[in-house]
Amino acid sequence: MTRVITYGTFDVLHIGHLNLLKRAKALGDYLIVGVTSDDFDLSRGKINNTQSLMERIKGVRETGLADEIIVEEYEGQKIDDIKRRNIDIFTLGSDWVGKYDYLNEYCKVVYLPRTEGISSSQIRSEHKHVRIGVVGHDSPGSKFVNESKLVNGVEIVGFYSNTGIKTGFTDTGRIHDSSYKLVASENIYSQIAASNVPSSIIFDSYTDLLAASDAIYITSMPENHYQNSLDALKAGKHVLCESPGAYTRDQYAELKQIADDIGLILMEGIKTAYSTAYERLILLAQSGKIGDIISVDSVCTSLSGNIYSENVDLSMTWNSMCAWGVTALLPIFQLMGTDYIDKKIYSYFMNKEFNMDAYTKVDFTFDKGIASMRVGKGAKSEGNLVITGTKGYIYVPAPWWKTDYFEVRYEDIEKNERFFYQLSGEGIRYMIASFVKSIELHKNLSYITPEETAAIVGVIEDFNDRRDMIEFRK
Ligand code: C2G
Repeated sequence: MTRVITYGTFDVLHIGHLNLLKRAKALGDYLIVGVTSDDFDLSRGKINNTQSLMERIKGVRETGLADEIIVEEYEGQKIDDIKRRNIDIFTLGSDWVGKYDYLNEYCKVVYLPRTEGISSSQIRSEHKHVRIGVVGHDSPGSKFVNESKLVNGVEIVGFYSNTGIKTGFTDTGRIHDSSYKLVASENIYSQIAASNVPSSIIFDSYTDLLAASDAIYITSMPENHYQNSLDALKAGKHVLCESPGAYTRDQYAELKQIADDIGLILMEGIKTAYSTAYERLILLAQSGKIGDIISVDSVCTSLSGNIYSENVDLSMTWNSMCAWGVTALLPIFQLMGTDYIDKKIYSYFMNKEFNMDAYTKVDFTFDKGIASMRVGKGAKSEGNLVITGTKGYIYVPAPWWKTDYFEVRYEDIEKNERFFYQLSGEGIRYMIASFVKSIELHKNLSYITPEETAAIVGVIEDFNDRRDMIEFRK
């Protein structure tokens, strides 16, 4: 009896898959099909699967061609499967020619002709086509453009920057028009060139950009987020907005109400929430692995040299609380809940005119524990995250907000565990994929709940109003 094995994702099973499975079956008497797990696909950069593992397995089973279905979970499993399952022939489509020749050591390797003109990516793109307009001025916009190319069915239709600045060309790398209105940053232009997006898509008005888009990604200055989101929602467009999504609790509640009433997706853009290691460590902490969570301590700093310069225009520079506070608050609210009893904000301001804090610490008291965040653009510290529990703690080394690694540590160090997860695109591509899938399914699949967003916005509001705040000086 000739035993054959083949592997694949088999997302939205199509004629190409069917032909492949028929040809594979014809190579022998018994066909084993390895269907890739969602995690394995994530780790190899396949982020666009429409169907879950169970749905994909069902699709393969319904062909009636597989004698046995297994799940492929890790790199290198193929060797193990071939040896343990007494495989005579390993086969894949011709798009993989050469890639698996090393398996010849264990069995015969056959590459079967691929069916031309059909692919899962093509089917997914046909199903969904979301035109996204970008409002903003700085590099998050350009990272977004590059990452969006990896998400099926997304088209970036253009950019608009409505950020007027008081003095003109103080910030290098930015292009302003004659009235000193910021038109775009060179960064965006170079990224546009690199990504083959025609530069003609710099829109003159937000209304025009809205008219050309199904959804808007907002990465303008934080004080504009509310108005940009409001305009977009009122124009019937879905919104993905860099955090903080608004400056006050009331503003966010209004936006959320409008989005819910019209049936639009309103999502908070914090890329860290979408990085696999972060997502898994939160789930691990919630599962009781370190006992009851007593304390969460997060630190995010990045020195921004120019904020100390004399007479510098900081109107286009995010302060520490908006740039980092939103990320640092995320694990606190996700693990301790959003109903804190008390908080105290300690801020060291570099420039009050521009609301520019060099360093800010926020301490929280909850029913079940305490938490603390420290952020700074004008001071440098160790940017790690520590989640303290009654049985052990989770340690995420700096920079924790874009990590692929964390440790669970115990009193008995023999029991310590290390976890690694592939980090691709700092989480941005997964965030875009969630946004697009939310639009497609009419269901908010955000990794950040509205309560968490409201709590983050609330802290920013109190910071701006200097509520619960102690200012400290050098
Ligand atoms: N295929 C094909 N013709 C198409 C599309 C796909 O013959 N038009 C084949 C592929 O070559 C592969 C199988 O169908 O052998 C499954 O394709 P995918 O679902 O895209 O999975 P893939 O990423 O190719 O998985 O370990 C995973 C495997 O290495 C490959």
